[in-house]
Amino acid sequence: MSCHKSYITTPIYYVNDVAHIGHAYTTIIADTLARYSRLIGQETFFLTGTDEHGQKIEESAKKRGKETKAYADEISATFKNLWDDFDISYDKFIRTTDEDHKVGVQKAFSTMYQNGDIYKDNYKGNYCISCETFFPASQLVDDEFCPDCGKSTTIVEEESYFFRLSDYEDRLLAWYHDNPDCILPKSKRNEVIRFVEGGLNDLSITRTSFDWGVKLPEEFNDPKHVMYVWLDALMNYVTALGYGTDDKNMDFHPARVHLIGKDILRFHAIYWPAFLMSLDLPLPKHIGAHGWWTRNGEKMSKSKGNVVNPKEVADAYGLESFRYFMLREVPFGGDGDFSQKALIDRINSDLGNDLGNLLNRLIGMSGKYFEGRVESDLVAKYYQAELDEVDASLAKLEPMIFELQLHKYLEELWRPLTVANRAIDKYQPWTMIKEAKTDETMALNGLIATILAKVSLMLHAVMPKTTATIIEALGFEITPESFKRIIRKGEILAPFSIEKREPLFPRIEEQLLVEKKPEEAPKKPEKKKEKQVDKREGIALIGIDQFFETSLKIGTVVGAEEVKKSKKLLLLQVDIGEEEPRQVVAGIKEWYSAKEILNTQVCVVVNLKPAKLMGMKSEGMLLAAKDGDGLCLIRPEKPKSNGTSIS
Ligand code: ME8
Repeated sequence: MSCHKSYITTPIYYVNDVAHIGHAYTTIIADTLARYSRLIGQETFFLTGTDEHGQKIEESAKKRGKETKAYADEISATFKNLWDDFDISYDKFIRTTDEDHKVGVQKAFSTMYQNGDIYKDNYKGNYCISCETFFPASQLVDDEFCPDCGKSTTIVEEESYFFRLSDYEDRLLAWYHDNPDCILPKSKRNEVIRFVEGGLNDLSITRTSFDWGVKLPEEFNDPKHVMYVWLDALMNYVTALGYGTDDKNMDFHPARVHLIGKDILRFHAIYWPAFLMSLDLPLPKHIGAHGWWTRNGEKMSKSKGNVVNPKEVADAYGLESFRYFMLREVPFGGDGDFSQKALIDRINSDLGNDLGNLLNRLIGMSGKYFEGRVESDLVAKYYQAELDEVDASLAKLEPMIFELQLHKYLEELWRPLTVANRAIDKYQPWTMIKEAKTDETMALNGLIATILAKVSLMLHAVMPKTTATIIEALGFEITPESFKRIIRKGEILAPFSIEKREPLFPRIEEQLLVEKKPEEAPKKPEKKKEKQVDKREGIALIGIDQFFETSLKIGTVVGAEEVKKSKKLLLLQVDIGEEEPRQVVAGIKEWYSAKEILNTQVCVVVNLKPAKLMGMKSEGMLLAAKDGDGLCLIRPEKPKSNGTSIS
């Protein structure tokens, strides 16, 4: 690894609500990277914190009848407490209400101004308070609603300072071009490039309509302005290192990786590097945008009552199993659906059977045949082929971790465990010992111990306590030094004695958390629903609000293939204006070929619960009409932008 300093960050979380599983996910990935960096001997700085300014927070506090700062203190503490409970190894927890942060943001504002990147003008536009973002009219849904969160926007007209973002288009494009790994996963980089190529507007970076924010530096003598919350927030990545105050840790800049969710990629991949360029500071090595956690295919929200509380899950199933599950279950960048069943399967199978049981087998065999002694000096003599296979897997791991391929990392890391379990079945120590092959049997135990040691060292960043327990049982400790000896230099384990212990992952037979049934979830006050029937047609009549419960959108088919074993199904990717195309499995193969539907527009029901058809996830349904002559798709008469609502 080329760099010796490793700076890893999470987003700073808004204090308008308490943490849920999505926040825990980002933080746990970042914690894993930080722990790994430390283990391989890099000087590491891991930053997390809370984002406390802006209209959204001000309004949240007001709604609860609280003074804004007191409210921010309260929620910020819930995040910090959760991370402490979760043993998150952050080096600093920043709050944007910290004095030194505010000084740093002001310094940045002055510097950008001196560098000619800030000017004052008037601004009129549609502002989404929830996303703290202006949207051009062309991006609004139905001329009013936010394209990101769907909430109503308000027209804001005010004097504002602007950042010359448009000047940075070429430099940004050159950066994406010259650094293919700057945005991970790489597919996300292409999205950003397309967005920037579409043209950038200058960015309004101050507000006068509210007060809860960092004031402009005194020399501007313009007290009615506060900084735009995203300028304030993004700067945390350098103010936390002392930018604008003591510069104490600025040698950690730039970040090795800024971990974020895909919802805030634009801010990190466009605004942040442009701000850094304006400040003449180096740009981050990676921006890693992960996917979305959903619950039964739906976005989590309080009103639906489907929010997964990470603390409850960790308390019920064990923090480390939860960490392993989140990292193993979904490819980085993809979306994941949380279910207790999937978590239990991972615990029982990967952790219980493959890892925990291997330690038990070692304890059992060495106890029975050697009074607990394990010696590894003859491993290479008898089991070189197995050692080679293990080392080949381990050699693939390190690049994966900083490419954020954590699920692959864990998948590959499980191969040595398979090698170990297979070796026991193949060489049958119970037979060898009867045949007086004492050396071979001892060496087999040594092989198992060696594999457990190597896997535990490489797994340490994901499951710190479990692996410390295993390594302790193997007679040493996890330190950068032991990592170097066993992993880098391939030294053999010193002889040790192992004692009986409780299984690491007792089997879980049933769900440990009671699920809220949908009907128990808080509901909006029910309107009386009496079915009216239209006398003429015998059709049940519905109110307009019932109609609008179905969300219909225009989309373009950007991928189409035939499902081989099916007469009816086509597998489609439909762009409905979201970050990624939706996968739709449609029963239209008898009437449309994949080729002819590709690049055509369709009408999609977008809020159906995801379904599985022949094992493939389907996240929408196409509108079609079928009569005796066959089926035809319903399409817009003229091309319409993807994502346009149908009403
Ligand atoms: O955006 N699945 O803060 P925020 C996965 N303050 N991750 C999720 C998630 C979900 N369902 N929900 C949230 C902000 N996240 C700004 C950031 S940074 C300079 C300022 C995670 O509290 C994910 O990391 O809304 C996402 O990016 C972050 O929480 C948003 O947190």
